[in-house]
Amino acid sequence: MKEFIDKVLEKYPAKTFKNRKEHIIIKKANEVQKITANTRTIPGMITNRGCCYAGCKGVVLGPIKDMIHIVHGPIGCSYYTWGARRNKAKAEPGGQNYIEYCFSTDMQESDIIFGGEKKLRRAIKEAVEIFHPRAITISATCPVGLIGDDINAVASEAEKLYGIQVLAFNCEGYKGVSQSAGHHIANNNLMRNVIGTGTKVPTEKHSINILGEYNIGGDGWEISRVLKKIGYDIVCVMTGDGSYEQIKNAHTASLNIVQCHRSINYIAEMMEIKYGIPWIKVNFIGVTGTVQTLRDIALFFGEAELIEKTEKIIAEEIAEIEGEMHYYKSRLEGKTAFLYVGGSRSHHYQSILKDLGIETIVSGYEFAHRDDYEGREVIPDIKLDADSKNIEHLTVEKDEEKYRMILSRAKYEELAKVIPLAKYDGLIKDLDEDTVVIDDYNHYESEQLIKKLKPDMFFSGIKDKYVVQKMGVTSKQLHSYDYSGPYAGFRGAVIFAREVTSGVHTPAWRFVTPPWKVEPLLEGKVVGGDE
Ligand code: CFM
Ligand code: HCA
Repeated sequence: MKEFIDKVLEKYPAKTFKNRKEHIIIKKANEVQKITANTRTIPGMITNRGCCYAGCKGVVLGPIKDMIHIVHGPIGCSYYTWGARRNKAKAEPGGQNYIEYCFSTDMQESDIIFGGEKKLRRAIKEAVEIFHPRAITISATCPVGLIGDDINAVASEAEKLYGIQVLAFNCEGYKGVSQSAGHHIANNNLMRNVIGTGTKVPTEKHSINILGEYNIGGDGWEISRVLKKIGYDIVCVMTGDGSYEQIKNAHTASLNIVQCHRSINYIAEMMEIKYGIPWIKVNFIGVTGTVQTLRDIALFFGEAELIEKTEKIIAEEIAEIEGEMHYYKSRLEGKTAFLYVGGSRSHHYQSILKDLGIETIVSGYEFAHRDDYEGREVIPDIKLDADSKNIEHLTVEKDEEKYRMILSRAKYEELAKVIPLAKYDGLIKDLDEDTVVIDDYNHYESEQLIKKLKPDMFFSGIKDKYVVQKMGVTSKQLHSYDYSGPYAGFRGAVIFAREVTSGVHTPAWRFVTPPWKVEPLLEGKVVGGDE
């Protein structure tokens, strides 16, 4: 495999070769392996990454249903973060839900030349007068930063004028390496100005925040269904089907569970320091993952009755899906997969694929950081990365008024031996020997690896799905779930298994000739890169 990867990379110009080599490793058991991650993509590469604005407005803010999210920028950027990510939300009783709307200043050439602040002020006024929201966000796209519109000044002026919170986000697309820079800008602002501002008093015993769960395809609803059935009180989901009111009261939960480590781990850490809320890493993708997660949560709270109830519900849920899962496994066992998603799903989905007897042979993230690959113990090594000069490193202190001692030190240490308290080991340690790991993968590398390894299925996003499908390999979008879902939890696992089975076994593949039957490997010249 190593020789083949070297040959693929040798096609690149020299500097690109050197760069890409550091982003690809082959898993070796019993070795501590390092990968280069979260560095800027070389211009000319057809990367699958999105921009900083996509991470801020599209990913973190977009799903918060009862705030109006105004995009200050051209309509294309606004449209891109509107329907595409499949944010799903239902209004709370008596609450507001703006999730179906796209609010944009629709910047034109003249605004770029003469400045767009006036237009932004008008947009806020219009939004307030028509919708009467409780809060507004303003997200900046690339031109706003380039021409220097002061969105922060406009936001504070609007706060005074309308008496509601108006938050400004300088998340211009070019601001960081990728979406993950945008997550950070959005989360820092929520941490500083929203979380902890609610007036709710912590009363519920088994109260949880679900962090890093964005309700794509209804995943958050399936996760909440199971947690509520066990008896947990869900204070806030950040940010899937999220609500401003709930985020304000997030400090009242007794446990933070972290699904997507990449987009939110630092918020979990800050909430622990500021409010005393411990956090654990969870995974609701796949039956094994969900069961493990439910057991970990029950152990955290520790009561015999809760542990017993958890087991009862696990048994009930499994009984409901067992027969179907067994059938799909019999159709999928022994198949191979490529798994390339943004910053956390490439790890979470390993678990469900394993449940179904599918082997992941190539796996990678678009933009995750080294800790998502190698585990949190490398965080001290990566404090200064390519994003550090653009993104504020927020430091928080204990909030003397709102801090609660949820676990004693001794109890914390005892529990840390059995559940992943503030712990995440990353993707690489979980992989089988010889799995190829690729960071910031591109179309050329994917294509070569598909021709060489001929996987049975390919999991990725819209940017490569159809290229791969035309190569004769069933290709599923793990970002949008091809407009299906949920895939999380027990009921979601069956939907996923059913769709993968029909994708792999559809007779349509008989009508396609895969390129490896007619084209030699590594043919042609690679264009782009540094030379
Ligand atoms: Fe986290 Fe996400 Fe992901 Fe992500 Fe994303 Fe997404 Fe994703 Mo698309 S927050 S890192 S920036 S799990 S939008 S819901 S599917 S790339 S793997
Ligand atoms: C984004 C959003 C995205 C894109 C999906 C894709 C999503 O990065 O801006 O490329 O298919 O999940 O909607 O990741």
